[in-house]
Amino acid sequence: MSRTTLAAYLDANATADLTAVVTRIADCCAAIQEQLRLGDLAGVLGSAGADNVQGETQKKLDVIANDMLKDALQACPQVRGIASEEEDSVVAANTAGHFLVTYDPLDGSSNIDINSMVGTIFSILPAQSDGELSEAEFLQPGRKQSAAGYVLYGPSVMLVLTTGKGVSMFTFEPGSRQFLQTVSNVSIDRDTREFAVNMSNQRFWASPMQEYVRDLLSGSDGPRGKNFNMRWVAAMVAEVHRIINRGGIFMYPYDNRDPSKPGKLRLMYEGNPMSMLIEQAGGKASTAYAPIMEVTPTDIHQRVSVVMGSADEVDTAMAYHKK
Ligand code: AFP
Repeated sequence: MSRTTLAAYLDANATADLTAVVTRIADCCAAIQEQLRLGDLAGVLGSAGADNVQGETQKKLDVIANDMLKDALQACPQVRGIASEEEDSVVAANTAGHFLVTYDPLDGSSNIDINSMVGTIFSILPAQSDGELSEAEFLQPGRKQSAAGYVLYGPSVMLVLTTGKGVSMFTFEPGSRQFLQTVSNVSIDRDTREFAVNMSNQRFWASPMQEYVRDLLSGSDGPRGKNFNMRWVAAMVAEVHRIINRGGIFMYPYDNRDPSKPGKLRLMYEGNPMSMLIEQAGGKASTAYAPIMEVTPTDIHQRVSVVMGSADEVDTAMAYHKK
């Protein structure tokens, strides 16, 4: 059976400029997966001995993947600038480029050393000027994204992509080194019986979230009248991939440990790109109060509270917050 290549898909679903950027990212992720596959054989596991701007310990592979993407995108004429979870400030590329790219080079990096799932998440925004690059240019709400996606490094390597015309999945074929379309018109079930949240943070959540999760846990004995299953991979990219495939709700809610951080996840590297994918597949993505993609960022490293997945379940979670 002959499958649609990523190049053919982009030909039909993106401008030539956007195609060039997505292709550059996909090619770079194909190279990143080679480093991941080698693992300890390449001496790339373990800590890099430094913290990133968010105060988190960087893994060697965080640094390697970040540098690979940075080099690839800086060499791409269509890219004006980049912002990465692993960089303190925005990085200039080609002043005349039409796009800005934000990315999390290796989401779920605590999984690296246990040989579990990780991924690269990216968001592509329109450039705002052709003068000197500034951070302010990046501070656009997620609704402005031109494209978003992730590459999941799992048993197979998959690219999940939207250019605003639905969501498609591509599987990496190592022989040809190509991403081939394996699923088109992805659609998330509206309803679910599965949730993902780090329960160890429960005591720090706001009371509506406590109440919502308590009712999920009480299953058929509680007001929801049905039993729920729970999953936690500790990599948003893997949780979202599961939800895109079989429905569910993923939450990283606001917690009260540090009032300056409304949650753990980053709006521009995780929240917005995943929200675009989820909404394009018919799901919903909310802060628990409003769509994530309507938040106007004030800082490239801003955090956001996340409740996303099956539309009816996200609506239910939001209803607890409106009470
Ligand atoms: P990194 O981006 O630092 O690898 O962290 C991954 C992540 O932000 C997100 O992908 C997970 O949902 C979350 O952290 C898991 O964190 P905990 O299991 O520690 O709550």
